[in-house]
Amino acid sequence: MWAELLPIGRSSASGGYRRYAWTGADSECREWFKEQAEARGLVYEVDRNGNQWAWLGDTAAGDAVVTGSHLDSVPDGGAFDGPLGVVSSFAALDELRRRDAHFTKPLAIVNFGDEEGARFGLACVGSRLASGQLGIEQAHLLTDGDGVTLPRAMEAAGYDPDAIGPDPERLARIGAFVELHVEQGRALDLSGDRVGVASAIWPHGRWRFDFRGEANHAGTTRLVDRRDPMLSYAETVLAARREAELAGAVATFGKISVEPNGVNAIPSLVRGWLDSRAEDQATLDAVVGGIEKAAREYADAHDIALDVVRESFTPVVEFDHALRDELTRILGKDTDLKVPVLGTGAGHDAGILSGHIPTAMLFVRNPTGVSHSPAEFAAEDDCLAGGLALADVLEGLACT
Ligand code: HGY
Ligand code: MN
Ligand code: MN
Repeated sequence: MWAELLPIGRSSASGGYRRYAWTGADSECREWFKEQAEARGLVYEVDRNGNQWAWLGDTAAGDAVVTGSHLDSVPDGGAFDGPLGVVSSFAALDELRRRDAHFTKPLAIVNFGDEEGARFGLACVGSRLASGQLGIEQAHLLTDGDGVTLPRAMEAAGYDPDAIGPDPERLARIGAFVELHVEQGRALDLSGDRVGVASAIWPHGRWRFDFRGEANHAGTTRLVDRRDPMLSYAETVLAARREAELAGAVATFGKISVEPNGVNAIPSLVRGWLDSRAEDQATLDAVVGGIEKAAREYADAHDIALDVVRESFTPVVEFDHALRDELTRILGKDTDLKVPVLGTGAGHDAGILSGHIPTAMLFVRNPTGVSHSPAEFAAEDDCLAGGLALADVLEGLACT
């Protein structure tokens, strides 16, 4: 499965993946998913929001056990974030069939669409739509950097954008969702464990800062006459680092767009996107509030107009305790596998769904902790341990 997925959407220049929602690379990944489902005799379907499902057993029976993740990527992402969960899901099913497991509940494998939000700026679009956390009107307004709206992009990829919206009947058929994911930090490496169980996801969000000044000639405009928004932006980046450090949080300006974007022109607009996350809501509010306050002071000092827009927000997620304990019990039963319980600053579809159905996550060790980069890695032994752990969990949940 890895060998088939590895070339899809890989940039030869960076070695990273560019699998953005509803593009050709995404379609190839989706085609691969469909082939995997069909090769195993599973019932394949695409839901109203473009999420792909592969079912074993009666799709309508209810109390289904669902596993899976996503196949899209951030710009120049790694091979594991998302695909490890989908590949492991199919591999876990193969393992359960090898064990002759007797399923007493339906099982489904899912590929959620547009988890990373790399193209339209909002993460977890597929699961947000399904759970009603993203409204249809809001979704129709999502636009990529080239001005293509989400509905037009879905249509171009062969999906019906008029169908998108909440899918409560589908969610009601699910008794538990378990997502396996490469760890995006080094906790397992430091504790010396191959696999962990998630406790919580930090609250996180994305804010757009628009600094507007005045375009002018870079050679002839005296420094004192300039209204250069790049200065206020740069000061704000430093403020973000400072605020995050003081609060024990994280804050990142990882994307920027400049107009007119000429080497010899003072910018008229600098648009920077802030991603910030913290252990609790009050800390996150304080960090983002502090960054915005500093940005306004810097902007005022340079006669720059500033607009700050919150583009997305995901509150803290505390995964279902009973399901988490069940996973720990299953994994500890016949082996001496020690399974630490860890929190994470990364967002996931499992987090979005956790407000609607019991969800849990398994993490697989990442020796460097690097993620959202071509250097993201997990060793084969650890991936196999993750796949077997997922098989044990699915057997415990769906075969009892
Ligand atoms: O950005 C995130 O937290 C995630 O990896 N989608
Ligand atoms: Mn990711
Ligand atoms: Mn992911």
